[in-house]
Amino acid sequence: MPLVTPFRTSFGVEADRDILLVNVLGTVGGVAVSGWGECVALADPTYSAEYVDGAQHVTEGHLLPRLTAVPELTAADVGRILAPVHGHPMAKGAIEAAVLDAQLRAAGRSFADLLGVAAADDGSPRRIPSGVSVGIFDDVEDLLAAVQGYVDDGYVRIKLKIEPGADIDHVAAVRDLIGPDTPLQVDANTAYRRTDGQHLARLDEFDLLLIEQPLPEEDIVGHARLAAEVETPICLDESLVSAAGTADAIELGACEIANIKPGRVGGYLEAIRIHDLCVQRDIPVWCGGMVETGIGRAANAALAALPGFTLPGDISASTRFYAQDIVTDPIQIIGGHVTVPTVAGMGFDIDLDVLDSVTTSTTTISF
Ligand code: OSB
Ligand code: MG
Repeated sequence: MPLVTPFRTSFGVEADRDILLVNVLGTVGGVAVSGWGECVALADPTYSAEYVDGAQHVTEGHLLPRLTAVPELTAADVGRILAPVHGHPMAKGAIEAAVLDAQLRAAGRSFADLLGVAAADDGSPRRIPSGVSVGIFDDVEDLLAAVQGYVDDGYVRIKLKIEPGADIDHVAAVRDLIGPDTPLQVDANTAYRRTDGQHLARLDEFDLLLIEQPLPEEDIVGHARLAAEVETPICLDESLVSAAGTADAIELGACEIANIKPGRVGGYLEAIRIHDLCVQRDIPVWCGGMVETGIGRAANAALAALPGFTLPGDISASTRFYAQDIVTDPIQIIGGHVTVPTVAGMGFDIDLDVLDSVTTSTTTISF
């Protein structure tokens, strides 16, 4: 699916999105059910070791075969049964999401309801604040024009992608443009080294909410050292792939704020466990994004309504990335907020005609 504009990060430029969807079909009590999950793996293994063709391969060859003989499979079974397969949280998460979607649809229940996310006091649907992730621009004037456009769209928080050479000056210019009251944060996607502490401390004067993933994903101790050196809170993204690892990163002082991406951590159920442990340890959390379609974004919007999500997430409108989404009711931003979906399932209905028009291949596995 083409993106409306190329999205540049410190690890590359994405101009389109090659998306792997999992559709589980079955029966519950003799009634046909169907559920969909979106795999967040990118085309290249540059954000994470996982990449979309690899995710498809492990899904077909190693993950689905372990699940086909399980009677009355539920989402809660998926992670446990797939645990002997090392890694591949993005591939596993897509399967779990599809099973959860089917299960909720069969029960006529929304994901928001499963999460215990109640309607607002006046009975209207819950709304969550919407932030936007802005790519790297060579030219600061172009960056400012893009940021101004998102401010005009109503986004309540701006996140700037940064890298060495596109950091201090870019942040200074954007802070100047948006003024002191609009929340601002940065995301380095592992572009810095342990020795960059003093450089990154120069960001302290811009009153940022956080610095996301400055160092490589394995470097938990390096993040802990940076957290001691830099006043702006250090937030982990790439480093957090499980609840156990998140608990360790927090204990080491490496994770002052957590970016929770359900796809990256193996699914929504693990994401809930990470949320719960962060609440226990007083670590603020927010919901990240992986340039999902309306399938992934809908469920993210519900997850982000949990009480520990005290910072705005990367849950921007569908139109931030896509001219044409594959769901019937794409995420919209109204007054800087997104409405938490309440339809049965994970929060979306597929537009099958649009899906068909962008489908490049389909593999069916029967048992
Ligand atoms: O690091 O948060 C990230 C997109 C793809 C891969 C990694 C990241 C991102 C984003 C986009 O920042 C957030 C979004 O989906 O809106
Ligand atoms: Mg990130």
